Amino acid sequence: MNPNFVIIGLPASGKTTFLAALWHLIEADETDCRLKLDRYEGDLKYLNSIAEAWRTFKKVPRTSQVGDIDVAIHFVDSQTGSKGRAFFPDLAGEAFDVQVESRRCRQVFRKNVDADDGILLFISANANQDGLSIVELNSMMPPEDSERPPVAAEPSATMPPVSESGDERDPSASVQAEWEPKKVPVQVRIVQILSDLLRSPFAPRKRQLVVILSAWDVVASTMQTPSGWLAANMPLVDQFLQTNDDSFSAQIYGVSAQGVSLDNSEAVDRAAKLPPSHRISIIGPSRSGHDITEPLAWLISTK
Ligand SMILES: Nc1nc2c(ncn2[C@@H]2O[C@H](COP(=O)(O)OP(=O)(O)O)[C@@H](O)[C@H]2O)c(=O)[nH]1
Ligand SMILES: [Mg+2]
Repeated sequence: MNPNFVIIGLPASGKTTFLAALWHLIEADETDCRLKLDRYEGDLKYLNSIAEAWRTFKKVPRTSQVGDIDVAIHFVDSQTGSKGRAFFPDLAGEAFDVQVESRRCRQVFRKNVDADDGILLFISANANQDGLSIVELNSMMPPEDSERPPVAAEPSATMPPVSESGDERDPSASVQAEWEPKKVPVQVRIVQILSDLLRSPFAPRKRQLVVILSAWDVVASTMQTPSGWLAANMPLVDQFLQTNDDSFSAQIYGVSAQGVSLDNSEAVDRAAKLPPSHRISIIGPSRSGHDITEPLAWLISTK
C-alpha cells in the first residue's frame, strides 16, 4: 500500500495556506516540483477556491465558516515513481484544540494516524510567544517584600489588605482567575498532541515527523535556521523531540507559503509581480527553494 501522511496543527498554524499553495504548485507547473499530482479525494471546489484566494492575496477561508473538510492528495515522486497520500483532516484545526482540552479526537483522525507513515506538524513562526522562562518571569515579579501584607498582631478576616501607601487594595485583584484547559500555552499543546501519539488509542511506534514552521517570511531576516528557531522559541517542543528520538525521527523546515504578510501592502505589490509559485519559499535541512513538496518527498523516500 502507498504511504499515508497526516497533517496536524493547532488553529492558525498555516495548514490551509500551505494546502492552497501546494494545490496551486502541483497544478500550475510554473516551477520545478518533485512530487506530481496523481489524484485527489475530497472537494475540488474547495481546493480551487483556497488556491484562488491564495493567488489573489486574500485570506484563505476559515474552515469553521465552511464546515469540516477532509482532503487527501495522492502524489507520485517524479524521481523515483514512488507514490504517497497526504491527508488533511478537519482543516479548521479546532479538532486539535478539542483533543488537548477535552481529550477526545475524531475516529477518522485516529484511523488515519494508525495507518500513517509520516506526520506533518504545523507551527506558526508568527505567533506571540506565550512561554516565559522562569528567569524572565522572576525578573518581572515585584520584590518579595512588597508582596506580603503588613503583619498584624491579630489578623482580621474582614479587613482588606493595606498597601504601604495606605491605600486600600481592590480585594478582587488578588483573586486569581481559575485555571482552565484553554489557557494551556501553545508549546504545551503541541507537546500534548505529540505525546498523545505515544499511547492508546494510537498504536505506539517510531514515526517520521516533518515540522513545518509556517510564516517563515516573518522571521527570515533573523537568519536563524529552522531548527535553531525551534530551539530558541519553543524549547519545550525541541527538547521533547530530542528526548523522544526513539519515537520520532524529525526534520524541521521553515516555510513561507504565502510569501508575505497580507496586511503589508508594499510587500504584496512587490510579490504580485512574481509568478505565484515564486512567492513560496522553503528552507530545509539540506536546501532551499520554492518546492514545498520537498518535505512530503522526504517522507515518501523514507518508506
Ligand atoms: N506572513 C505569513 N503569514 C501566513 C503564512 N501562512 C499563513 N499565514 C497566516 O497565518 C494565519 C493562519 O493561516 P491558516 O492557513 O488559515 O492556518 P490554519 O488555521 O492552520 O489553516 C492567516 O492569517 C494567514 O494569513 C505565511 O507564509 N506568511
Ligand atoms: Mg485552516
